[in-house]
Amino acid sequence: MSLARAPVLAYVGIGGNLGDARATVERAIEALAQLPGSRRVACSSLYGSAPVDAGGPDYVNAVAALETTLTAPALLAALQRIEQAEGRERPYRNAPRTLDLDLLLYGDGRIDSPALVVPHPRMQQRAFVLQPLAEIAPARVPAAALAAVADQAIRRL
Ligand code: PH2
Ligand code: MG
Ligand code: MG
Repeated sequence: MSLARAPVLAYVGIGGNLGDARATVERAIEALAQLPGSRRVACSSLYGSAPVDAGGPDYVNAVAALETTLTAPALLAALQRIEQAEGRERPYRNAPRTLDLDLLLYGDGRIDSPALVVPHPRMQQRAFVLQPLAEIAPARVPAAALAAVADQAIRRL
């Protein structure tokens, strides 16, 4: 019997709109590549996007794909540690932030726990997730979903 876990292809949404968000997002992409038991297999371009359901400056967004043997809760904890290292504060819901790392997809897994819901419950409403995700994983983004968010302001940086 093998105790090794089969690697899972996970997708992480990356965003920030405080400070030098572009530099922060680039550091986060590097940090994701260093996670234990994980290999970064793809990363989208960086995108500039207007805040959705939020205020503050425009965001820098991207999506990365990781092949990982971490469990979903362990990956979430690792993402939160990277956010903390970038000075993430949570004064109120959707407050401007230095760095936000969201676990969007964990293979085909469906998770509904108080700490984590996967697929990310709001990703279908957000061009800043769907557009970069479609760039690296077009099969995971139905054309109708992209069309439904075509009114949201987003541009490739
Ligand atoms: N994140 C949010 C709320 N709104 N808007 C943009 N453009 N980019 C984001 O990453 C973002 C947002 C909550 O996580
Ligand atoms: Mg988020
Ligand atoms: Mg988040």
